[in-house]
Amino acid sequence: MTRYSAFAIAREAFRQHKGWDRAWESPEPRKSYDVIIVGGGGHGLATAYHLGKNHGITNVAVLEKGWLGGGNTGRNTTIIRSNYLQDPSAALYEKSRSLYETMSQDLNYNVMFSPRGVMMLAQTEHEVRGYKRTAHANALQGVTTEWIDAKRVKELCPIMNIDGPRYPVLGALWQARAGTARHDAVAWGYARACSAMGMHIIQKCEVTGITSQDGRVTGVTTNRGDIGCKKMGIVVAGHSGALAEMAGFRLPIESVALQALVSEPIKPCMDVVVMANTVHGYMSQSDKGEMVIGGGTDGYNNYTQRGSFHHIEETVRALVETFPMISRLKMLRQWGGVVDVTGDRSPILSKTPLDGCFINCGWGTGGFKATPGSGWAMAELMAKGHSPLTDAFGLERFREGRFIDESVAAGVAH
Ligand code: FAD
Ligand code: PYC
Repeated sequence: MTRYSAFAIAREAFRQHKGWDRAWESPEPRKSYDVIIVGGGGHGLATAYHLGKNHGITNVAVLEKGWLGGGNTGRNTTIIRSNYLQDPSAALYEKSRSLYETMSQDLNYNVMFSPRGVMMLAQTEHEVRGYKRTAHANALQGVTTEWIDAKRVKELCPIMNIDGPRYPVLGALWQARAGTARHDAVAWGYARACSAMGMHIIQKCEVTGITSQDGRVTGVTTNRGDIGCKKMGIVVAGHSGALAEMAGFRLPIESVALQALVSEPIKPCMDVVVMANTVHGYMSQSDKGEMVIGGGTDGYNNYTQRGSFHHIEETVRALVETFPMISRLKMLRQWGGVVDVTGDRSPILSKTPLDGCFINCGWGTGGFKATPGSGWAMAELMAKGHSPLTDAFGLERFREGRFIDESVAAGVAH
């Protein structure tokens, strides 16, 4: 793999950019692999990357039914933070946030990590208590967050109307090293690094069945033929229920559409990320100048990768009262993704009833921030049979009533 560097760009400039390699190979599938990862989103690719980098397992194929990052990885609003309440979540999300800090260097790929700061507004007394509690919990967990008052909120985000009309801003939970990254670049960077380790990244390869013998996984059937494996990771977000059914078990999970939209680009006016969960909206400004806007999930289960009109209306109404200046903006695009939501709003990283088959899902509305940490932890689970980062997130917690309630930290109404 040619390393990307200022020197390489200068060299290519002198030879009409004819010397670049393909970022990743597109090979034909082999008959079998040590490990198959189903799902070429960020989490599947990060799992493959850490299998190779941390555990030396490189006979790996990532099978993606569409294109890399074409699922929720390329559809999210890229907010990265680790201000969760429960200890197992804080450990996993903070591991992930810290991996984002060096991801561009680790992958030799610019993922544009921008730790510009994220604030979650408190607009009711209930939220004030909730976020102060989270700030205290984070202090004990070693996660740097702080409670800030309304005056500081206004200093950090001058375009915000903190006086109402319905809910005045009472303060916020602020994480200064939280922020955003470029979502496609995360998928592409991992794919390139996996390919450089000799792994197979196979797009347009849909898994249609899972084969097993004596209770152990033996491979998959796909639209490109049968492929064998010794171990398999299912990492397909909103399609997890369908894959679990192929493997012969059920998941406590619901699939539902979540949507977002962006405005026309404007001059820089906001250099932090703001989430306003009482009125149901959040906003940041992309490097191109577009205002990136999102709200809550659809109120009913579905697999539609598009949004619904009533949600746009509700979200934009909420944000116009928080940021009156956006009332004059034109909206450019709107889209949706299918998110996989568990009852306790925490993910599942687990062995399954089928030996050799592991599952990573349930990230719901908030898994982009978790991509590197999830890959790190899932790879350890698959390589060693357990990981300190995944121990609390097993499937058995739903049977044992050991929930990891993160409904407040989830931050998006659902
Ligand atoms: P995906 O990226 O969806 O990847 C799964 C892949 O599996 C897909 O590419 C799919 O094509 C593939 N697949 C499915 N079935 C098969 C099959 N049978 N065979 C082969 N491949 C298959 N999170 C945040 O942290 N911050 C945010 O700001 C944020 N905003 C969001 C906004 C929106 C509008 C949406 C929809 C989500 C948002 N999220 C956010 C959530 C985040 O996007 C997801 O949790 C995360 O991207 C999930 O990544 P993944 O790799 O697990 O899933
Ligand atoms: O989890 O921070 C988050 C988030 C923001 C928007 C969607 N999810």
